[in-house]
Amino acid sequence: MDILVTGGAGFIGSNFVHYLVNTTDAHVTVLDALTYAGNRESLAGIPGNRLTFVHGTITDAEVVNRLVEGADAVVHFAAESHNDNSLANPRPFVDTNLIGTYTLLEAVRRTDTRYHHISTDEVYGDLDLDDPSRFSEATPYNPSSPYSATKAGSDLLVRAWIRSFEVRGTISNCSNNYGPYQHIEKFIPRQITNILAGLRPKLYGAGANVRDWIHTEDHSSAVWTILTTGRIGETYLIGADGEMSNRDVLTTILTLMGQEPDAFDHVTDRPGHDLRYAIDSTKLRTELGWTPEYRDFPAGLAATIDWYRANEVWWRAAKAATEAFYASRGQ
Ligand code: NAD
Ligand code: TDX
Repeated sequence: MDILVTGGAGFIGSNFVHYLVNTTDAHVTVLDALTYAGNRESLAGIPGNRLTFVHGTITDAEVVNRLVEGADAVVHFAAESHNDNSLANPRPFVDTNLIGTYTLLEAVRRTDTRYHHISTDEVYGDLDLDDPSRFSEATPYNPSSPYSATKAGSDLLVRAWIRSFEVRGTISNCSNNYGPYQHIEKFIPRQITNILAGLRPKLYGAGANVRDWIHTEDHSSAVWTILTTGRIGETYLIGADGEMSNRDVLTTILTLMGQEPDAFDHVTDRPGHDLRYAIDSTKLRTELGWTPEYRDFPAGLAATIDWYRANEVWWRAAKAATEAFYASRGQ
């Protein structure tokens, strides 16, 4: 089986490629534009007979058509993925998340190739902090940011191509991932690498916002389960019951790293900041029998901290530019 993975040099995509190489016989072709978020080193160590790396963009129909023709299945991770960047400059989000997805859909339509679309719980908007409900497959779309709006648009393109053109597609919407190879612009690795670099962690606003954390390895196993056993045309929500406030995540990191739990700065809040995300993954668990393996969040965080400590060479070069961007926004 040859699987085309878009965005395979990014955080979740590279973890998925390692998962495929470690747990299946599949050959993987990665198509990645190596934007600021892509890192070829995230795929280091994978044997050459298991991986073909192609440097290119998903908006290039010629390269997309050629690679899709040679693939048995496509798993589409490539995206502009950071909310704060989408507030500063939305254009690349429209190009990659909408035009890129359209380009892939036209290719899998023409070749009748199995397609799995990676998306986010952010397409559903947010929940109030005191609302006990969680997102399900039936929750209406209500995105808040340019990032989540373009992800919502790409999901709707997939639904239309499934219904109108009988594309053999599935969609998954996952909650916040953590683990190795995550770009240091994101909340957890930013705080870990701030502490390692002697900088104070930065919490947006009061830090009461809640995210639903899942280890990226559990995201990979869920995607593989859907790709191999999911029902065509269906959407599955992926989550591991990992709700926690940003403030509690940060104080856990500080404690695990031997710092005082209040050794951080409150900074300017994100405009339009979603309050709470929470996933009900009953459908995936009951229909397809998937369960998460990483149930101890502090233990998963401790392992993630160890990874950033041991892999400074992977992240160090990006630190100054990342912090300069945030400083320009008062964050
Ligand atoms: P990331 O930013 O770490 O990686 C994105 C990758 O896509 C990079 O390697 C980048 O070079 C590549 N890319 C960007 N534009 C491209 C283009 N035009 N052509 C080819 N490659 C391109 O993102 P991530 O956090 O790994 O997210 C991966 C996917 O998972 C995205 O679709 C995102 O919406 C989704 N998702 C992420 C999370 C999360 O917590 N990070 C949660 C749910 C869903
Ligand atoms: O320095 C920070 N301080 C802070 O308090 C940063 C970078 C973030 N935050 C807050 C904002 C969010 O409430 O932490 C929370 C998590 O922030 P991000 O890591 O930027 O993630 P989020 O905006 O929740 O989106 C993530 O999950 C859903 C991914 O980046 C998306 O790609 C995914 O779709």
